[in-house]
Amino acid sequence: PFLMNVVQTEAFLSKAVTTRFIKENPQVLKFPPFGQSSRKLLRYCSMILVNGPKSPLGTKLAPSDIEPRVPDVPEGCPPDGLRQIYLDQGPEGFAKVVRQNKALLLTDTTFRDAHQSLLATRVRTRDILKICPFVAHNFSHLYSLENWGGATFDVALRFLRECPWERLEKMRQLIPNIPFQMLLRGANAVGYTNYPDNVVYKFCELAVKTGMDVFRVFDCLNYLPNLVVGMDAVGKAGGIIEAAISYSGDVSDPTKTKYDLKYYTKIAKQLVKAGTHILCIKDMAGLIKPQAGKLLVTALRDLFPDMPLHIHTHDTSGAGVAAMIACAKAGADVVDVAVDSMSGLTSQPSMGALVASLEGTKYDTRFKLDTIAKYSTYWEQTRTLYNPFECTSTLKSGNSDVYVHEIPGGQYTNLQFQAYSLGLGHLFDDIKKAYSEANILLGNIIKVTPSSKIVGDLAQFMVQNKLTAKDVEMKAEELSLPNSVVQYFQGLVGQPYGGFPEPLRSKVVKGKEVVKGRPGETLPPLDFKKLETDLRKEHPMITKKDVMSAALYPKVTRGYLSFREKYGPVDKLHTKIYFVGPTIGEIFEVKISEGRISTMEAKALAKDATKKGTREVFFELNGVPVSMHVSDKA
Ligand code: 3PY
Ligand code: ZN
Repeated sequence: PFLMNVVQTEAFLSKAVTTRFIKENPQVLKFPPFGQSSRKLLRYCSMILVNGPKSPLGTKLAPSDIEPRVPDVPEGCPPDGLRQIYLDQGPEGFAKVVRQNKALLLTDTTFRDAHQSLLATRVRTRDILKICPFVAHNFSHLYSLENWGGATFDVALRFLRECPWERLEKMRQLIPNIPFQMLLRGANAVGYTNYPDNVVYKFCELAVKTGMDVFRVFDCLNYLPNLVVGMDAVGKAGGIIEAAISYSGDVSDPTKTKYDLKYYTKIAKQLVKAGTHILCIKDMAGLIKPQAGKLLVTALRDLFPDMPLHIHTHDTSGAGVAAMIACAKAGADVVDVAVDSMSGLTSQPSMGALVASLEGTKYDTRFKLDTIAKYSTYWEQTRTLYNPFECTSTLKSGNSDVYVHEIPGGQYTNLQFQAYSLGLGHLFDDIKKAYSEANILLGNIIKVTPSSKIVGDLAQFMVQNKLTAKDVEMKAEELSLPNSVVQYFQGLVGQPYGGFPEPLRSKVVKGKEVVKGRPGETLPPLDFKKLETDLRKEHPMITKKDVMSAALYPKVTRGYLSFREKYGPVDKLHTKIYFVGPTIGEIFEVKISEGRISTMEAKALAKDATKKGTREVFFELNGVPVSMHVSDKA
């Protein structure tokens, strides 16, 4: 265990071992006595057995019992991929090779956006890692694998009780050849609000060190100063900058004049000037129709013949594959897809459908349908473990009303779930209509995290309080509007294109302070040393990565650390057991670490609570009877 602890330290991994190693890394001398982790996991299982699943969804539709089958992987190292080009030739060399590539390149979003958009971002590290070797061997010529960032960081800590950095590190060990891609929310990093600049810079530095390569950087209002902070942080860290323009409106509709071709080409010029290596159109709601894709990509290709163009979309309407083919034909170098069984609806278009459609053409992606089928089967089975997280979605087919409401794919199911939680599930259609009205009230803005949440909050508020857009305009001064809406009008998110709508802004702000420029510019730098010292007092075993997590999510990270101290490495549990606990009589194995497998059986649950309000749960741990008392919250 001592050696295992040593090799897992950051200093060891970064080869920065000095004579003060032990003093600086006291955690290497601390190893849990054999069985302690297993007992903590039993405590976790007891808690669920006594008090039920943590998520209210767990009771509606249970995860399946399936143990997804991992397809065979050949022996030996996986083939080289574009990551080797990046490591040898740097971001510029990488961009050149991407641009010179004749066929269409693909980004696979299965590990990030697909499950963020279909399964409330709940896919766990365990289920991702199992399929990594197969991906490394069979998908080596992907442009990238989008596998981190966006909402995954927050959800890992808050709901899955896993370390997002550990996920990245382990994926990297298993996939050395394919560039990894993450979604960076510009000055908001992987959070929902502007951070001090030093947080964004340190975050990117650590992400590159941990194995990240391509950073898709966007801002929720396409506000250039926010975008530039993210781009610069990636550049300084040595990562590949993929600056993204978030897409709204419809460039193929002459009546939609706010976000027209001129708007997009102007921002594109600014991003190219700011030093992006790759240029991305981020169509987060799936609004790009084939004709619009053709117009937009043609215009960008003409302007920037040497700049690699990458297009991201969602398949909400069902036109995603057609749109991506149109973009490819107009000169896009890379498009985003998700593996078939994790594609469609609010996720990305289907990898298999796109690959098949381009076979034998000059855009042929060289992926094989039978390989995709094996990959897809793994995810088809794995998806059933996450049944609880798609049971409130009524979207069972493509729906072209997205062209009207413009709700991002990653927000749609969340908004619907929120509506259910507030007892407004049956009014979801009204919420979608209110979403369009709220967007206009706020100034017809770009809608993507976190601006999309602001629009969603206002829409829900309108439906809950039975308010029309006119009512909001008239009564804004008296209404207690959602905090996010007030902050938006205060300029705390950034400056929207075309400015804030008046007189609504003045009515909402009511004399409160407003920010005129970049919100992060005036934030004092975060004192990382102090944060680490404070955190270490409560949690002596923390790493630099925990400190970075706490810089972004202080409360959530503390919650995660306390949880792990009490309940152990819950990421090692089977997904069904993690979400809903074992059934009585179920025997299950848990691989605590290399070579340490515990066999557990849930034997019985006491019917009644003790006088102290606890209930006893009986297990067998490696053949030895163990019982746990947990408080019954019922
Ligand atoms: C995110 O910010 O997480 C998104 O997926 C935006 O599209
Ligand atoms: Zn997306």
